[in-house]
Amino acid sequence: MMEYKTLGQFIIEKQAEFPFAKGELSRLLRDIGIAAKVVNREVNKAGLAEILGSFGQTNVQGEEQQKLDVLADQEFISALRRGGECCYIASEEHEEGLDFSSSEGSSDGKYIVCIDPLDGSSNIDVNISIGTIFSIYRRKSASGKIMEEDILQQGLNQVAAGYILYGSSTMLVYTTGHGVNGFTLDPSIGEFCLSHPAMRIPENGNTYSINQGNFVNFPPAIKEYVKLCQEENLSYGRPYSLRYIGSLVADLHRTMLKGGIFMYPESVRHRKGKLRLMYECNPMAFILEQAGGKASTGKDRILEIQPEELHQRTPLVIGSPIMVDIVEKLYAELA
Ligand code: AHM
Ligand code: MG
Repeated sequence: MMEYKTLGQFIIEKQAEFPFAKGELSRLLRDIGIAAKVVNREVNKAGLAEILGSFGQTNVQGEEQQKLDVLADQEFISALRRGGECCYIASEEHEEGLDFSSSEGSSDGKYIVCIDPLDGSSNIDVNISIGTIFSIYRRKSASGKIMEEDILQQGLNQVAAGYILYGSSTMLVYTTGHGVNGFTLDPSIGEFCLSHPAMRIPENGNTYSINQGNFVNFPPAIKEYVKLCQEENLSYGRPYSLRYIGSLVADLHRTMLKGGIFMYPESVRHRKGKLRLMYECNPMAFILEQAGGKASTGKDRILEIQPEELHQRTPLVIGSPIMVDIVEKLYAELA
């Protein structure tokens, strides 16, 4: 008989390795895992929206249909709120963060969660993979009202980060800074089961991933690198393959498993890049680094950026370390 290790069992096992910890982070991760299953159920039903009643209309049960990204946002927020371990949630869906800290501060949670509840949501209607990305920090101040420095922390301070990929199967991948582990949802038992222990990204790869339609607007270093990827050099396995889904979680999951590089650089259209530091780049940088990869703006390490605002954007060059090093070298020479 097949031996399963569920996400819940794995979290408890890891918790036992820290006898003095109180289990709050473990509970927070468990809450995210539960919300992920609910969102997964709704994502799987997305194609039925037409049959059950289109968005904004009333379905057969008399309930109003909601857009999936709104629903995912509500689901994660209510699971985190119920769990009581977090004092602040910053969601890509909300202009302002949700502050649950109280001035008395006695029973406040200690954690701050940044979440992109449903990333790549333009892919929902065309049945292409989408994802959830989360990032967890410990508040710096001991108690009381949350302060700006509790929220705007460098990515280096993350205590955990992860993503859920709603793909051909649904996976939850996370790190607490001790390597990266991946769990696949087994729909027959409704549990995430450990399927990818101790994930490592290959040092080098032969795939590049970028929205090449923006080529004319790319900075010189990225133009050069893209040309290099396309150049024939059989001893280096070039030309490389281009793979671009347009869903960050799916593009980076592939990159981590197979090796390669993903880039969303600054451009004339997106002067600071498109992707968000707190919801997308920091958590993905933490995960990829924990798997042996690198994450950079082209010039600086993503995890060392001091955030100035919640919804800040940054260029992102991430993936196999040998490939990221080459892009950084081109930036140093050309940009
Ligand atoms: P979103 O947060 O509005 O969903 O946008 C983020 C997505 C990422 O998943 C993906 O990497 C990127 O946007 C794709 O952008 P583009 O369509 O410009 O290539
Ligand atoms: Mg997003």
